[in-house]
Amino acid sequence: MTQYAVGDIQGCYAELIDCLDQVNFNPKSDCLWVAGDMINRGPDSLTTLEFLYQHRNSLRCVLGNHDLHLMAIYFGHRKAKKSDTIDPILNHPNCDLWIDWLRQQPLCVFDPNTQFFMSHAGLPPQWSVTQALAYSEEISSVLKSDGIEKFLTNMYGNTPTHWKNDLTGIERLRCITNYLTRMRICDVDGGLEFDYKGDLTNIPAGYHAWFKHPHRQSSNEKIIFGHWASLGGYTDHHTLFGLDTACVWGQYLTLMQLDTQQYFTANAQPRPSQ
Ligand SMILES: [Mn+2]
Repeated sequence: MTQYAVGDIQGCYAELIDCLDQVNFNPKSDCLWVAGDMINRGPDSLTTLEFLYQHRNSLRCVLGNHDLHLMAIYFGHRKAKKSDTIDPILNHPNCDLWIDWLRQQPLCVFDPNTQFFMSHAGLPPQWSVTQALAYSEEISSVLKSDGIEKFLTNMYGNTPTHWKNDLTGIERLRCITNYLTRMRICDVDGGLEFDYKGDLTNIPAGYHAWFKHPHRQSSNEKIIFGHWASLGGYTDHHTLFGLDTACVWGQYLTLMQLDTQQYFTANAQPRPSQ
């Protein structure tokens, strides 16, 4: 079995197939880690989700903010934005099936064999892998339960910005979700800042990229993440694998082979609307 990881697909189906073809991906024997934001904004969200669902037994997925956004719209707690491209999913007869599957996906995973950790945004500087897995499990149990509706109604928002272990209720769930799906930069206390979307060179004073935080607990872990498109895959660290290379914004999709850490890329296909 060969294991691969892919960054934010966001409905870039042709580029996903291009990458998988380059490595002769075999769903019967290989495994694909998917770093979240599988759908939305890109041209083929429906085909992408159909494909991933069809190959679900060969995948290890985590949820990104766009995947949660799809769920919030499905359950009627959010209206689609103009730039969303998920209507074909919501209008499809299999939508219930796909949403049921997405509800089973965690916010982070850790594989003891390969020692890789993956979440959509990364690993918060003040958390160990063990903590992240436990907090992700809190979200998973809500997503699988009837409590999902209350969670999705209250999921949106930027507060609390700072993690505290004694947070409770929806504030705790929102904080965990924001750390694992929306984090880019943190202040010295590990607090989140949501406006900055630039690269590593222009981070505002007093903030650090989450993975360059001076007190990061997880400095020895191998971490796969997406979400931060403007990094262009550059983390300046040999155990950090930022796989969002902005395919949906016209750059390219990145697939990494886990054992060799070799990268395979597929340039974004030209789109008539752009
Ligand atoms: Mn994202």
